[in-house]
Amino acid sequence: MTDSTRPPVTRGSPAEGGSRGGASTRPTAESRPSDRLSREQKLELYYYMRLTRSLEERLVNLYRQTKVIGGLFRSLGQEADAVGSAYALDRGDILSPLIRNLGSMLVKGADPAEVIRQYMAKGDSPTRGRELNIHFGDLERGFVGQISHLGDMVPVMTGVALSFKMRRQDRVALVYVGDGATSTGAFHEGINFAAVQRVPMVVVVENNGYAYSTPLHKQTAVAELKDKAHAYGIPGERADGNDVLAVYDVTKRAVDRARAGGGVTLIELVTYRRKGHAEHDNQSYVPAGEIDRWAAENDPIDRYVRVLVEREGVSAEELPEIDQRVRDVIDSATDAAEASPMPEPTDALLGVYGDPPAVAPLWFREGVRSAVDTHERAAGWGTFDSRASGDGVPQDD
Ligand SMILES: Cc1ncc(C[n+]2csc(CCOP(=O)(O)OP(=O)(O)O)c2C)c(N)n1
Ligand SMILES: [Mg+2]
Repeated sequence: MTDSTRPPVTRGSPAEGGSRGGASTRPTAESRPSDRLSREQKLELYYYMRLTRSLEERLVNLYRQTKVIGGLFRSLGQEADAVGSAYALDRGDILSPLIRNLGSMLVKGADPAEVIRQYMAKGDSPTRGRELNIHFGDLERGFVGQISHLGDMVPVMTGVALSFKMRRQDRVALVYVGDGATSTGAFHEGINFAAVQRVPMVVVVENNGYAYSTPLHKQTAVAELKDKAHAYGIPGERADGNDVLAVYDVTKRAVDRARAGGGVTLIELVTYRRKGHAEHDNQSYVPAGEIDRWAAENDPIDRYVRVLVEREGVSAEELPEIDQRVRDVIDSATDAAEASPMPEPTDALLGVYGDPPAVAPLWFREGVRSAVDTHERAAGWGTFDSRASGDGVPQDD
């Protein structure tokens, strides 16, 4: 992160002896984990929700200017569920986002400039134009690159959580799935195995009412998705996904349970997808008035502003100051991304071949060789030739 994108408050890390909820304070029977968030942390939740929304709005502008390559996926109306849940993790924990979890990635340290570069498929974007939108990961910062196939991240994150358990690491994995994904075989197999192994994992089901054009009642016969937990012998909880503090509370309890050896929790967050599946979807299948009703009565940012002003004594000037900081971050991120170069054709082979195929023309192989060298020297991995001979290659621990 650059200074301009640095969040307003330093987040606690296990190494610093802190979880963000102030775990050192023993909870009372009535208290909620969010009661132990500081005022600064509560403002930081606002910052991330506003950053998510404004960054997506900027991406819409870029999309309309045809500068975005591929589709654009919005999380309008779901910012509280992404931000509040990710905020309940410690720095060493790992989450796997889906297309509506830009907010979760920002909380975990994704930089708005890299997000815009990625959407524009720039040569210096995280995947150098080989993947789109928010399909990228960084294990150091704690987010795994997503697999599009619905439900597939559940078994993947079960493996991540199992590795934490086998290594006796004090870490938790959190996996996001949509309501539609709960109808897949991968979801079932992954969560079942995770439950049997009692791995330290939280499964967050974002019930936003639709899987593409399919409404929830045509997707599943259960009334509440949290009830699917019964089939796996794990706790299932349901919370208002548009109340960022309620999301934080339910996730923090599940994360604490996982960290304490209590295994997997399934959380259903009830929210609403106010935009289409992607920008190209005109939502013609949505009943008249439904979107406007959620916008007017249940916008997560509007609701949280009321909480901050009425309960937390936040003044009228403080929130516009944060909004201005968000605008500045997004403006400089946009300038940086616009100035970035497009990828070189040979970048397409990076990470695909250890050695470019002999059938490729010489100029192409040389291009790959030089691209690998530039990329891997920057990553401290030595040159193509030293890698091929095994020198300078980082070893697994
Ligand atoms: C196995 C599989 N089937 C179909 C798709 C195409 N697809 C991508 S997203 C999506 C809808 C997802 O709905 P949901 O799980 O509710 O998540 P949401 O988009 O609402 O966040 C579909 C059908 C896919 N990616 N994988
Ligand atoms: Mg859905």
